[in-house]
Amino acid sequence: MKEGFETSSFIVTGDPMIIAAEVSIVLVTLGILFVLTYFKKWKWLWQEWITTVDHKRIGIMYLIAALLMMFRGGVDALLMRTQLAFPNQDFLTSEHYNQIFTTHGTIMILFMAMPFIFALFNIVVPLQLGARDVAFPYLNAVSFWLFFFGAFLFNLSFVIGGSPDGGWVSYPPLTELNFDPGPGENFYLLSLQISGIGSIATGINFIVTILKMRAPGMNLMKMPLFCWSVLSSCIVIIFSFPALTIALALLMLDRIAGAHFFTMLHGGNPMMFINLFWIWGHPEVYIVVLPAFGIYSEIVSTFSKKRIFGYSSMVLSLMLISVVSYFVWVHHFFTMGASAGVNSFFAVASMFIAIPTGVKVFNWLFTMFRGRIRLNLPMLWTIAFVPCFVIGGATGVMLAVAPADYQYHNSFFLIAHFHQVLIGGPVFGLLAGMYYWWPKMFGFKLNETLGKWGFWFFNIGFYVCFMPQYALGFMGMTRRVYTYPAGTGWGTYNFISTIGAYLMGLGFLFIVVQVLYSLKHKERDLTGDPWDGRTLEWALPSPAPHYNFAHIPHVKERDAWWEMKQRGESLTDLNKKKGFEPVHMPNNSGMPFMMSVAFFISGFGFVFNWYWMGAVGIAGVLLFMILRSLQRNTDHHIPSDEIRRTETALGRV
Ligand code: HEM
Ligand SMILES: [Cu+2]
Repeated sequence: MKEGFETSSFIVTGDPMIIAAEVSIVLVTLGILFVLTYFKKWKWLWQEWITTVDHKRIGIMYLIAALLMMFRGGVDALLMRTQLAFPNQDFLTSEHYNQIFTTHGTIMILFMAMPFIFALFNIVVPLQLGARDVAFPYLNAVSFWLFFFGAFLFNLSFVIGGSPDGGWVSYPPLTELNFDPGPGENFYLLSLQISGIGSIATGINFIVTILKMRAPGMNLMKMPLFCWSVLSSCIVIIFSFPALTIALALLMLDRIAGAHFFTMLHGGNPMMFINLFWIWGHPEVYIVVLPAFGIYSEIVSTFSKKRIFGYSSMVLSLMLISVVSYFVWVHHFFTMGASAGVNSFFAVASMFIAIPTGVKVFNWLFTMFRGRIRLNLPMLWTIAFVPCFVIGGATGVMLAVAPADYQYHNSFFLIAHFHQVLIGGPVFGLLAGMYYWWPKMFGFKLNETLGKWGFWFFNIGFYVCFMPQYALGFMGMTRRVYTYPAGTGWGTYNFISTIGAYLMGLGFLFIVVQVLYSLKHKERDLTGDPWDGRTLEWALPSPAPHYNFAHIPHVKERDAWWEMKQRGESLTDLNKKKGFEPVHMPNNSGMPFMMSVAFFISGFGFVFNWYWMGAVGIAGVLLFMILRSLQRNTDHHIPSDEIRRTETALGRV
């Protein structure tokens, strides 16, 4: 890379699979461009989506991106499992396998789980709070487009320049220039950096939204638990992401500017990176799991028709988990030679997290106890989460025993454990949340039968895939190996595991089919409250109008909408009683998109050490910042008769 890159490797070629993928990417892109042009949708796309600052639309864009990335990460997973199905396979080369576990891990955590939680933050939080938007709608759009172009840059490495292959943790010295030339690692560093800025901004945005934009009367202890979980997750974001930012920036300086922060020969220390990485990396798993806890809380109480058991202990445990998650990061390198005292401290801290988590699980079970339970899709995924997370938690406590970790470390036992908590927690939770809030987002319900097929394939596949891996761990199979010799006895377990992975893939396909089928045969939700919900978002029509609430309701108790329904009240009463007033809303803007394009250009330039291009990109970013700060008309009022017309059309007067 120092010598500049070679043109022959600019477009990745060679492997027939990659060429096929490239051809299909080009075809799909051309197809999309053709459809947009043929149906004259460019203007619509620009005005309604790309420039939008509406939290609901931004949420939907995050959701689409997350599902696409779940697909890509899933294909990566299936390729790896196919390679591991039999001993001595040569379906993938070692080099290709390294790239795939790197992109799989990075994409699943940063470009699937993160946008998925942000999707639900955006779609749900303002509605649950009784607000008209987030605190900083413009910044919200900036966050989305930074995430989008970060993910785009990362995925581009697949066809241009080459994918990163240093693992999703990207440890030096492996990822230093000497050992890892080529642009792959640069793609990793820059794309995470760009989307990371967006994540920090989202964290700030939602903390302020939750603290400042609640409807009158909704004090913190009356706030829905999902909002609490978002608050705790965002607090973790704003304290942990800066550590990642620093780690990535320093490694970048090592690579492109010849610095030696992490190169031991020149007085640097790779352990510095590893600490910084996990100071972010461990809390990161709580960033994605805490919102899932909030989702489960909402769903359990709605589908049991009871208020949540132990509300205050739920709040306390969320907050406790978010604080303690900072004091455990060293469990990721128990074997790297810290003293027994240090290891003991972090072992005990890691095990401690099981306590508040256990409290939550018992509260969910007590909420279900003697409830009138309905087994719709959101509730099914919630119930499936319980055993999955309990087993994952138990194996986590096993890993937290520092001396025992010398045995499990970097074995397939670990792979089984973290997939169990990451799939049982965030993935089940996000799917449950998607099903739960889908009617609110789009105004129609998803077909339950197809969804149940998806559910069963995914769940059964899950256990078939990951249970054998615990055994493989005990039998000595380590992670990140692309193949293994026959005679190890690992073949059978690996084969079973691969079958499980394919069953999960089928489950995902069912979900895709379910969405497509339901788009065609729309089961309209005309009530706005299809599940007999308890929180304010269900008081609105589905989908909610642009301004959400014509009148901001006064909240008197928890489960505000449920209590209103008990008293026979609705938002229509407010419309009747108060008439309509103009509503103050932010203007759409193309600048978040343009600015993120500039970030992308700069990132792409630095990936290839084209400093001129990096500089042009940064100049663009600054230019758009200045332009924005000079802008005066950033908001408008929706006139009262337009509100009246909209509310009338929705049958709310
Ligand atoms: C369909 C389900 C999935 C399957 C079959 C699967 C399979 C795999 C496999 C085979 C590996 C590589 C093991 C190795 O050789 O070391 C892996 C690694 C990994 N997976 Fe998954 N995975 C799935 C879902 C997920 C999800 C949902 C997440 C996160 C939210 C995730 C996060 C990771 C991470 C972080 C790694 C480590 C990558 C690294 O070693 O750098 N996976 N997965
Ligand atoms: Cu950890």
